[in-house]
Amino acid sequence: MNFSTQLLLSLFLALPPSALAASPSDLQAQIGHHVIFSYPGLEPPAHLLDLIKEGKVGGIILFGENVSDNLTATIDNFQETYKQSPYYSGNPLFIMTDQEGGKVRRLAGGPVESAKQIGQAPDPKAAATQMGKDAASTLEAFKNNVNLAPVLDVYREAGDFADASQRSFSNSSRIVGTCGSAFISAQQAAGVIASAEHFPGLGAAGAGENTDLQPVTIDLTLKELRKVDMAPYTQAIAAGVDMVMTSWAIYPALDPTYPSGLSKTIIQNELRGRLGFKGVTITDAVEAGALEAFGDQATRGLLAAQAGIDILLAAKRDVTQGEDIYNALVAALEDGSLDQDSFSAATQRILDVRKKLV
Ligand SMILES: *[C@@H]1O[C@H](CO)[C@@H](O)[C@H](O)[C@H]1NC(C)=O
Ligand SMILES: *[C@@H]1O[C@H](CO)[C@@H](O)[C@H](O)[C@H]1NC(C)=O
Ligand SMILES: CC(=O)N[C@H]1CO[C@H](CO)[C@@H](O)[C@@H]1O
Repeated sequence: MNFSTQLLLSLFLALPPSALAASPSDLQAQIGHHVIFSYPGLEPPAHLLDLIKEGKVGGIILFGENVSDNLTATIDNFQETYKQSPYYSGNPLFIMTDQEGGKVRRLAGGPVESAKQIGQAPDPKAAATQMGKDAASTLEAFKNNVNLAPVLDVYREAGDFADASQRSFSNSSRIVGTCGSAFISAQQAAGVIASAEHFPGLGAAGAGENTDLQPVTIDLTLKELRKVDMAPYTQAIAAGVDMVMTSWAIYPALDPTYPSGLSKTIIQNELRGRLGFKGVTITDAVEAGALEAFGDQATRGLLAAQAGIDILLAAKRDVTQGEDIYNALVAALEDGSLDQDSFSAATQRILDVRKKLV
């Protein structure tokens, strides 16, 4: 970074959000931070690298199909390419994956045990601390810097969606909170960002109720949602979790119309208002089947941003998806359908977390 870029950057970072909203080039600089892209197979498409160079990419989510011995070289290439962006922030792109433990691991390495096994350990807190350290070592070895974990869903019955793949620590909210916060503290202390999921909770989703594939409604009372499903987030937030991922289920007690990640009530009133979360919010995969009724990829991304989500996860392994969402944000900021002040505040939250990365 040359001196004038550095000067502009420090001005940019020093300005209050309202001052950022005015100029179109400032907006251009912000928008890319809000979209996570994905790609098919081992070789990233040249077009993705072009978009990174143009500053339109906030990070990459990796899946099993992207992983080879060459992965760290590929990631180095992303980060080097990003340095050529006119909007380079001085910090690396987010490189994220699902390294939950047990069956849900995209990278070779720990945590070997599933969340369920950790929850059943003689000392669950100590086991979850080790789990967070193991996750951090694996992610660091592969140059990833965000883990889309831990899962804080509190399952109800054996075989429920979150229990079937042993992704839930426990059917006890207290144990989930203890394990989740220990995992977060250990992993983040080792320099890897954690993302607690799937707010406000998918634990009551029954066997096969998978939002990736279909709409899911969680018909619990507000009292139960708060007492059981959201309780672990109190501990996770106290532990300093940097990101929270929302679910795509509908919770009629909170919002009869919109799934959590599109719901102002859930994001702004519950997560930010009642629970006091100040970090970064991120959607689950925007292409999820649960969102069939909410329009194309760009519309879904925009609805989430309008509801107050900071980062949109374009996980379809199709670069066009992320690009369409990016373009929808540009248009909505220009025509005023997305509030510039709120958007700038979201950008600042993202940059604050990015600053922790080296
Ligand atoms: C490894 O990744 C680098 C950077 O993306 C790329 O240039 C190279 O072609 C890749 N090599 C193989 C064997 O895939
Ligand atoms: C959790 O499951 C165990 C074993 O099936 C059962 O004994 C316990 O009552 C359940 N706890 C809750 C909070 O449902
Ligand atoms: C494990 C895995 O999904 N491997 C895939 C990696 O990407 C190549 C190229 O698209 C596929 O052929 C492999 O099946």
